[in-house]
Amino acid sequence: MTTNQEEVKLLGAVGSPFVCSVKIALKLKGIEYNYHEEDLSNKSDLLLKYNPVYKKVPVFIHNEKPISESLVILEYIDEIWKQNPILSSDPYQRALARFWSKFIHDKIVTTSIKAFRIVDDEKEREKNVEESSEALQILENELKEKFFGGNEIGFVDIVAVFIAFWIPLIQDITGLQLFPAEKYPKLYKWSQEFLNHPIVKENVPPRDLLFAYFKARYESLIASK
Ligand SMILES: N[C@@H](CCC(=O)N[C@@H](CS)C(=O)NCC(=O)O)C(=O)O
Ligand SMILES: *[C@@H]1O[C@H](CO)[C@@H](O)[C@H](O)[C@H]1NC(C)=O
Repeated sequence: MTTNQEEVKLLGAVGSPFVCSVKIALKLKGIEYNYHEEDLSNKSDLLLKYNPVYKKVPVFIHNEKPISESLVILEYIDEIWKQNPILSSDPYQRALARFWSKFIHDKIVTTSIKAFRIVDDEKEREKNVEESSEALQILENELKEKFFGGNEIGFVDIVAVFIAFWIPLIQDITGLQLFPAEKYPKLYKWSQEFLNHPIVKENVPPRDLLFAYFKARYESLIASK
């Protein structure tokens, strides 16, 4: 538990799935923290100072010590606050969780965001949709229990918030069928259970707000092509 001496701060942005993962982990562990919303088009001195390398959110600051990169932050949180562990105590299971989290970032998040951004090259876009479909299929086959973490939400589930919340949003805005329920029945069921988890529910951004925000961005991309 946090003591009075502890200072826990998160620099974030409401539209960021990476920030959302960190928020879910903090809440699962019952950590109180100070939240600072960044304007990514006008980054604060704090962000530039604490993440001079990437200048991206999330940045997690624990007693003045900054940490960047959501996967690194999640591991740190799990190491510092032992309650409600999100990683297994078994080294092999931990390694697998890291492997699949990296896979989700590298193969699903990256390709889906690209598919969203590419508005002028249908071929390139199809290639990205295809790549993310393949990766989703692989993940579908990996899901053996209620959650990736077993009966409880774990590291991989938290990272996969992008699939449960952001992909359906992108889908509704662009009409790209990235994640059809009938194609990925297990993953779809997982996404519903995950989004219904009380802690997840209260830590994902307001859908309407994000929908309007991403839609505006998408339309300006189309207009500028
Ligand atoms: N690999 C990073 C990705 C972080 C990231 O891409 N953050 C975006 C928001 S979703 C950002 O801060 N973008 C600002 C920019 O690129 O200027 C992580 O896992 O934390
Ligand atoms: C950028 O942010 C600073 C505070 O960090 C603020 O004073 C300034 O008005 C902002 N500029 C714009 C263009 O929003």
